[in-house]
Amino acid sequence: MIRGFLFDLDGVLTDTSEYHYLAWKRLADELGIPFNRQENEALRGVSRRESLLLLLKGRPASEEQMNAWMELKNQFYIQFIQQMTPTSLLPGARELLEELRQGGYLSAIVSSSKNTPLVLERLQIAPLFDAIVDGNTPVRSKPAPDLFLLAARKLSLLPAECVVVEDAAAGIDAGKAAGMRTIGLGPRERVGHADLVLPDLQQVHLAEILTRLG
Ligand code: B16
Ligand code: MG
Repeated sequence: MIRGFLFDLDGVLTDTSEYHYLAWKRLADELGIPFNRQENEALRGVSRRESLLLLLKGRPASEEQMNAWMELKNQFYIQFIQQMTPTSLLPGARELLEELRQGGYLSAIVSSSKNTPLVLERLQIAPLFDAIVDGNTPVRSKPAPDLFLLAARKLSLLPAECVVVEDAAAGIDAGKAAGMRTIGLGPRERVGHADLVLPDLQQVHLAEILTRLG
């Protein structure tokens, strides 16, 4: 029986995935590394360090350089998220979260981002969640199942009672590895391996999710 929903943050509840892209693109331009939107798809849901390694495409870099570049990318990213307001919540998100709460379902944020507290503060949605697990947690990041398993434990739910809502291939992989059902938001080329694929959260209602997940 489904009792809880574990929501990814960037790309699911808000469009910060675009800001991550723009910040990485700016770093890549400064380093003279070609980088485009298509390549950025592989960085979705992936930790900051793994993202940098993908962007560098095998170029050698010292630990010191890597840390400086990650810090620079994060400064670019924070400039973008400081412009966010509660209206930056994606269409349908608040409606679904409220419907879940009214229906007695638990919900959590499960994000790879160390900036989760700042983004939640900008969106002012933290009170809508029963648990928050983010990239500041010292466990393996997505596609490992750790963050989702920790969220389930915080909600006192079994993995089989949880549904993961994700926009990233790595996030769907993590949800499946955790033994949870998965909803993928976005194109099939990215999240086609989810149990249910939807374009976004607009007009998405609990009854339809429960029916379609069986
Ligand atoms: P940060 P999610 C992920 O968040 C993003 O999708 C990914 O692009 C980013 O690299 C990662 O967080 C780490 O973010 O640099 O802010 O710690 O999709 O899991 O909510
Ligand atoms: Mg995401």
